[in-house]
Amino acid sequence: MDLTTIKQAVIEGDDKQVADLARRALDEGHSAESVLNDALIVGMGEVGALFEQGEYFVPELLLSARAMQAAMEVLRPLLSASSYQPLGKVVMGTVQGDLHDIGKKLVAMMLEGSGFEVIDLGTDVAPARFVEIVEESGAQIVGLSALLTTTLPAMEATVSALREAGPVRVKVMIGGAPVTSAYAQSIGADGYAPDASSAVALARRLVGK
Ligand code: B1M
Repeated sequence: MDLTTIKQAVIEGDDKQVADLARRALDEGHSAESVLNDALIVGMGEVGALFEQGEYFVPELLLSARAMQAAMEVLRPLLSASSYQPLGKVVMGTVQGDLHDIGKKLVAMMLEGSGFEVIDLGTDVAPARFVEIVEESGAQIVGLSALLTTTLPAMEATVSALREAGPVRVKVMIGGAPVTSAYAQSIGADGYAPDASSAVALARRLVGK
């Protein structure tokens, strides 16, 4: 099977077809790494570019991210059994007091689709929990999401808690509707991304890839 078929199905956001094609590709002898790198990640890259060009909007991103997730379910057992090296480990969560998770999930899926290992802590995550999981997992990046102006202080408190915990200085990226680049700077975060595809580019920069 030509792997561009899978890439195209990711771009079209057809989750059932992407999962079926991934299974077929594995049956035909393609490796899980090759399906991930040469079909899924390339497809998500094109989806990100279409979003940046204004041709795709959030609903299309969500469909493609879901398709990518469906294929990841097929590949995950094989990838974890092999020596596949992720680009880096990211601990993600929506900050304390905030229950919005659609955008955060989208960012998490896009990061995973781009080759990062993502530990998604969900919503309403306390600063101490981020610190605990970062220390436990050895993640290089923490991704914080906030959708409410009232939960921005929890974002700042999380960055402070991570900085105080040291000793390894984990990179912190932040995003969400009320967040700006100036705000990121003001609280000592390492970067801000306005949307899921720029979050991938930022995460790659933060790990030097
Ligand atoms: Co709420 N809500 N909500 N809500 N809600 C907003 C955010 C609001 C703007 C609506 C409004 O009033 N116009 C407003 C916030 C106002 C403000 O603070 N300035 C608001 C409010 C007030 C509330 C409640 C307080 C309402 C109430 O109860 N009185 C309440 C708070 C609950 C709580 O969190 N404690 C509440 C509740 C809810 C629901 C539970 C009903 C539901 C959330 C369901 C869920 O997430 N599972 C909900 C929803 C759906 C929304 C809106 C309509 C949509 C949010 C969304 O999912 N957008 C929202 C209005 C709006 O945005 N139009 C609203 C789509 C998503 C793909 O975009 O999340 O922005 P977004 O994510 C983007 C970027 O921001 C970025 O990338 C994503 C993809 O491009 N991004 C990151 C996000 N995180 C990132 C992290 C990164 C990088 C980029 O790096 C780590």
